[in-house]
Amino acid sequence: MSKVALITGITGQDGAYLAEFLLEKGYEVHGLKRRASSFNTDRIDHLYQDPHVSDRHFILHYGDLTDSTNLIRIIQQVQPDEIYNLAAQSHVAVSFETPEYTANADALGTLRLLEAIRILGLEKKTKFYQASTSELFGKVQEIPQKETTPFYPRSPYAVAKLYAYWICVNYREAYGIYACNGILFNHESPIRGETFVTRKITRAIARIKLGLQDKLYLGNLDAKRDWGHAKDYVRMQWLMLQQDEPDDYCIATGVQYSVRDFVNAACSEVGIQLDWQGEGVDEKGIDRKSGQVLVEVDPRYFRPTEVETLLGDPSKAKQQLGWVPEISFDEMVAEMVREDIKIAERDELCKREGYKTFDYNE
Ligand code: NDP
Ligand code: GDR
Repeated sequence: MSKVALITGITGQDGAYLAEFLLEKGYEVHGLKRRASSFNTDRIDHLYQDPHVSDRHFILHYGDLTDSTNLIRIIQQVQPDEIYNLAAQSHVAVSFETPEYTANADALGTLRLLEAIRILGLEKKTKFYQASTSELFGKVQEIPQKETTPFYPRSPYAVAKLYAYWICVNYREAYGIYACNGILFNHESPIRGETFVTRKITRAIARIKLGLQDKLYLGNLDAKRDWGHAKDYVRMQWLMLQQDEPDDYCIATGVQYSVRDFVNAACSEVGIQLDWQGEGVDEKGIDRKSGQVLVEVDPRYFRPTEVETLLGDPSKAKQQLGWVPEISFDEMVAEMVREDIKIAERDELCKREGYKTFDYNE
């Protein structure tokens, strides 16, 4: 009998990689997808199985973390061995614009799932993974950050995730549910959302290289992050649910780069070298060959409260779970740029043939 997993947030970056990973392991994978006015399944279309075929291993259900009725019904129907709660309004800057919705989906959504497990009497059957985050450390109290570092969230997103973290710990202690928090530091990939800084950079650099865009506007160039590859990190999510006892783990590479470093790395992939001039909002990244300004600071991307620096200590995960990240920072940046070049080449071809292409620049 194959194990049954339910993934919330299956249409997102991690959901897509995790679904692929679990299918390869022989799982029957169920996913929660939101109803949208157009198709929102790009990242998982290659896994799609026609609903009219029998013996399917990949099944999607309409649902939303803000609606307990559908969560209870789906969990009752699916009877999952493992739930991976990856769904969230996951953009930190957007959480300042939609704080109440973010709290509803990210904080209460987690509670709704845990309550569904309890209401359905699945405490001993269903293991629960919660997508916790390094944003919990926020205004950091210790460098590097590990499982025992105090939290100091700095955005409505991080505060909502703080509730989710603790409700997960509480339901583990109160009701004996096998529930784990993966405190994951930033992880990226070619299918990362286009408005997170890494993908925004690789997409823009590819488009600049092909003459589809003139400039890249960014916010805080000095922010530092510990960036890993999403593929490595979903393996970890699964490993956490395969232990004898549930626990919480920090997942990180232990290496830190600034946003400016990331821009330099992406540029060097396409043979561009930038000279940086000016300071603060006047800082510019200038192409050494042409003298053109390719990168400018736009204060609209500054956040009301910023997380300046994050660096993780993944020792516990390495020792207890034998986890080591396999994809390096340079390999990840190269892969992201390579894939964005392919997309830009398609756009460039369309443009040349007179078709309008999507020019979103957020
Ligand atoms: P994405 O933003 O790529 O994906 C988020 C997913 O959640 C999407 O499938 C989205 O659906 C879904 N979703 C959003 N709101 C709801 C809702 N109300 N009900 C149901 N589904 C919803 O995030 P990632 O894949 O990057 O991250 C996965 C999880 O891990 C998130 O919880 C994130 O906060 C957390 N995290 C991410 C890190 C990272 O660096 N990537 C680091 C640490 C934690 P739709 O496609 O329809 O928008
Ligand atoms: P983050 O990721 O907030 O760490 O949250 P993001 O890529 O959005 O920002 C990283 C850092 O880059 C700075 N920055 C910019 N960010 C964006 N998005 N756009 C810009 O133009 C820009 N310029 C500079 C930001 O200020 C920030 O300091 C991600 C999400 O995946 C969360 O869901 C997850 O919990 C954390 O990572 C760990």
